[in-house]
Amino acid sequence: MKLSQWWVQVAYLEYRLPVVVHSSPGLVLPRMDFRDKQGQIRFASKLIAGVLDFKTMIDNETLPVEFLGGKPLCMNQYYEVLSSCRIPGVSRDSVVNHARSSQPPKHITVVHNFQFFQLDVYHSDGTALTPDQLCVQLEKICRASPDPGAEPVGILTTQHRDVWGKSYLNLIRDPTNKASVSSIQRSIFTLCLDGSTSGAAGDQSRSAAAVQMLHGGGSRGYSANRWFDKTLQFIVGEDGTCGANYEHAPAEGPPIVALIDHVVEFTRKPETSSSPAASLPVPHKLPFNVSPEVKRDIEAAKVSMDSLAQDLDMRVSVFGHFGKNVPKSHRMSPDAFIQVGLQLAFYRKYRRCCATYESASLRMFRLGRTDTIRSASNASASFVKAFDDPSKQNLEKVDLMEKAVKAHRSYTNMAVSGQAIDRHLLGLKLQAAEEKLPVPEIFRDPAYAKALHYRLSTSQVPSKTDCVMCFGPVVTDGYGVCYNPMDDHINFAVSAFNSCGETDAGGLAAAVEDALLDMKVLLDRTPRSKL
Ligand code: COA
Ligand code: HC5
Repeated sequence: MKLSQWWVQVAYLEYRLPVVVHSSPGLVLPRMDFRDKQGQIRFASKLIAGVLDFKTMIDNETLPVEFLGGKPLCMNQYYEVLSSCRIPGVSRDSVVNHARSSQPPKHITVVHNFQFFQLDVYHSDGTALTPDQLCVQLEKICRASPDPGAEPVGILTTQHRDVWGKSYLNLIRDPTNKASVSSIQRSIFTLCLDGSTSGAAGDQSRSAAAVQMLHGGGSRGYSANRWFDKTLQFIVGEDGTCGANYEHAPAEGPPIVALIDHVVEFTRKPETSSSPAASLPVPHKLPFNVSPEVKRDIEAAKVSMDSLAQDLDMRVSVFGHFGKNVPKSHRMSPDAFIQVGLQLAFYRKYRRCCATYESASLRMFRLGRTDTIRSASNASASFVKAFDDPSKQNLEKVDLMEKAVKAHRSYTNMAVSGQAIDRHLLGLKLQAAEEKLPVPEIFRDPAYAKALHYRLSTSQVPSKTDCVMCFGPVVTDGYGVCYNPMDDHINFAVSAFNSCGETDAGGLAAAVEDALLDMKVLLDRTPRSKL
């Protein structure tokens, strides 16, 4: 088997914790300027049209090839994000992609008040519905589901995968349910129309929005207004909150973000002309027959989703003092500078370093996914230990900072060109298993387990739109840190679990801000010509 296939199996399809929080990332867009149902529907219509516009480029293969460090990147992931869905299994999941089938899907799924609808988004002549026409259709959907009366079957997708794998079989034993589920799985993407959430402001409102995108806020919130197996779900609230959640198995963040950047740009374009009214069929509501067993599974899913929601500690912070500009002006890689800042923040809080994961793209290789940049290095340890040491001179600290930043950038260069250690070791481990050899000693060494216990799990996901991406920690006593460095500010989302007494998302977010600021102050105070 190829490494990319192995990776998808091990990291996603055989990973059995709920996709919610543990695997599927959330993405928060800037708050839009509508505040009511009509505005929500108007915006959602444009959003659908924007996705269909991007889909044309995918279908026609006219997407411009992307580059990293002057090298072209594999574009395959773009073909995996639309018209695809994860299917739960009892011990392993799978992914279906209908985009390249002989009859590619022509509909999307809309969820409103926990009820699912099939909305055809193309006319019979193959042209896409216009925003005006989509608006009319979404109004019909909202009128057909005025209150949250139905059984919230969507909550089932938030379960532990083995549990959902079993209840899925239960659910689709009924042919009506099977047809409804199949419509969702085949659809191009899902649009979740949520109500309003709390009226908080600033970073607090961004943290609340991140929660809404990551897990929906629990069974009394919007967690059931989703189908978490769907690769791409857009979420639009009545109060202008807007974003997405995506199931990670088929693709990494960057293709999803490129699609979303395009959609945002599309929604900002002024509308040119109003389209002629066409008589359009009423969108089909997807019926579900809820047997006592399915009802029992829904109740169990509510309980486990609510405890997961309770456990997640999420803090969005916008670091406003500087962005990529400052490290660049000091001739340092911004990403490496931020990673060294994270190391400093963690060390200050815990007086120790920890195994740290940063995603590196392997898309320079065909079908490449990711490898691990190990941000904690000897160089970063020397720097963080020296930084608050009053016996050290500033010149020495700056020298150690430069070395740490360079070491990080150098490991990054190795990782993106296929020279890092983690996927290589994984390949060897799986190869040994495939050849039925005993587990090689290195993988049984406690140091190996320790090196894979990432108390810091991090990822840089840049975007054109000023948005915040987020994901959960990967270990019970760890942090998830996603950041989007813009030119003159940096968006961070830090997550942790409340059940761990030692972690605190707000505390780490504040420590990261302090660390970055202190590093800049040190650089400003220490003229580099003296080095
Ligand atoms: N002096 C001045 N400028 C520098 C510099 C230096 N020493 N080093 C880098 N820069 C500039 C770069 O030219 C670049 O310029 P741009 O803003 O004009 O593009 C910018 O700073 C950013 O570079 P850097 O911060 O070093 O990071 P990067 O863009 O190379 O990204 C990774 C590093 C690891 C994030 C990237 O290689 C990667 O793999 N990204 C994908 C991660 C991913 O897939 N995440 C999601 C997983 S689902
Ligand atoms: C919308 C942005 C999502 C970023 C998701 C991400 O970085 O996923 C990482 C994938 C990988 O293979 O490195 C995994 N991680 C969340 C655990 C860092």
